[in-house]
Amino acid sequence: MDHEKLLDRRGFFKKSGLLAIAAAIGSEVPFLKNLSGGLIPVAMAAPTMEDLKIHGKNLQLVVLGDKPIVAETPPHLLDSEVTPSDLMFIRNNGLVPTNIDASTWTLTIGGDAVPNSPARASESTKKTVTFTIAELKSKFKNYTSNLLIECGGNGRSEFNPPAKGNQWTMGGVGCPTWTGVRLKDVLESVGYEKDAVYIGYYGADPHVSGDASKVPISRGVPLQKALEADGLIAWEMNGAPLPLMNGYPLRLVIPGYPASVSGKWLNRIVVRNKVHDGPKMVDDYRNPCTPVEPASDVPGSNMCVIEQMPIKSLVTFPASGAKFNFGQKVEVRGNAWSGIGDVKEVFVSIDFGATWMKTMLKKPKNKFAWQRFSANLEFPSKGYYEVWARAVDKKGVSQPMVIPGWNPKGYLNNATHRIAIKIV
Ligand SMILES: Nc1nc2c(c(=O)[nH]1)N[C@H]1C(S)=C(S)[C@@H](COP(=O)(O)O)O[C@H]1N2
Ligand SMILES: [Mo]
Repeated sequence: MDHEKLLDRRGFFKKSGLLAIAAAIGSEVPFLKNLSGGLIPVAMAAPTMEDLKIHGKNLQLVVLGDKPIVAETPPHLLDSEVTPSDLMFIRNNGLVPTNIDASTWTLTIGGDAVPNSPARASESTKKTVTFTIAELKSKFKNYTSNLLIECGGNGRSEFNPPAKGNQWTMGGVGCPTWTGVRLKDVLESVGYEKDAVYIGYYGADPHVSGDASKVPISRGVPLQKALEADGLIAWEMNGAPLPLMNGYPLRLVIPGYPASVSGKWLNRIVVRNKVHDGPKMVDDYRNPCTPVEPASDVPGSNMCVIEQMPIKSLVTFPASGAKFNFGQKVEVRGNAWSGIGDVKEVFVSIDFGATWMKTMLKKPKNKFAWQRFSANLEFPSKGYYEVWARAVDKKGVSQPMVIPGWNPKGYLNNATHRIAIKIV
């Protein structure tokens, strides 16, 4: 660790105080005052591959950041209709909460229990209602569905000039099965005022600074979106309790929008009479309202909240770099999805986009699940080929073959996925 960082952490240690550190760790640290010389509790240090192991995650996930932990799934491991839990990507903005007791966990709708919440001043629920997970399970109809979530920054690494942030390649996306109750049913049972226009979530993950008064992320969606039938308050992934890294014991799953609206470790939902303004609503997950020149400095007034995610696809077989014998037919497979909920057609090309072949496209298991596509490819000679995939939605909107509109934070890159193969 270099000297400057050491000083930084010492500074943090002095400023934030014992209580904040205890809050970040999730328990009291009896000998904390003896810890000096720039040391910080190991529990607050950067998580590593070791954490993936501890949390039952597949060690082939690629760690993009370790404080907080961010890991993506290589495309060839997403070669199934239902994403296995150990392969579901991880995007944390804060620390992973500790000492969770699912039996006493509560979800509060409305109310002002969150310290320093900007939501306190203008909430729009009729009342404050608190549910345990057992109450959610018994009071509302339970649903199980396959819902895809994709980080808004997925594909960021390809933007030029580069955008700061996690350098996602293609793997900030997954489509497991979720079980929970409809967000809509819960909101409607609690009731909201006529001026309600937005919801926001809060989760239990502490801020990386250890400052207990700060929240790492609190985003939301327009009330209209929250009242659609698809969004869930979920406690299960693939028939088992949520993995801790993916929000155990309770999270939102709101498909079609950037995954950042699907709040993990969910303990509170606020109904707002204005656009929710929690952390990462105002400065992040916004794109230029009108297209801008690459590298331009876009004023905040021309940055709009990202809502619907674009149409996209991923080649999941073969893995990029695979070799096949000349004369052998190659079955290419993949997944396609869109923020409007379905995909009409997927095409593949082996000649750098000169000609396209229509693939077999399966129907989605349910709205907002990704759809499997496949095609049998024959290659005219030995050599280097690329397989490109391009999905089209029912309105005729296609994935672009080049990187779409440059934007300062590198969101929504839905360019065609390209894999390299050799015919030998
Ligand atoms: N409480 C909380 N919810 C959160 C986040 C977070 O850091 N804290 N990250 C968000 C972001 S940016 C994404 S992309 C998704 C990632 O979900 P996953 O880690 O389960 O894949 O969770 C969202 N919900
Ligand atoms: Mo994200």
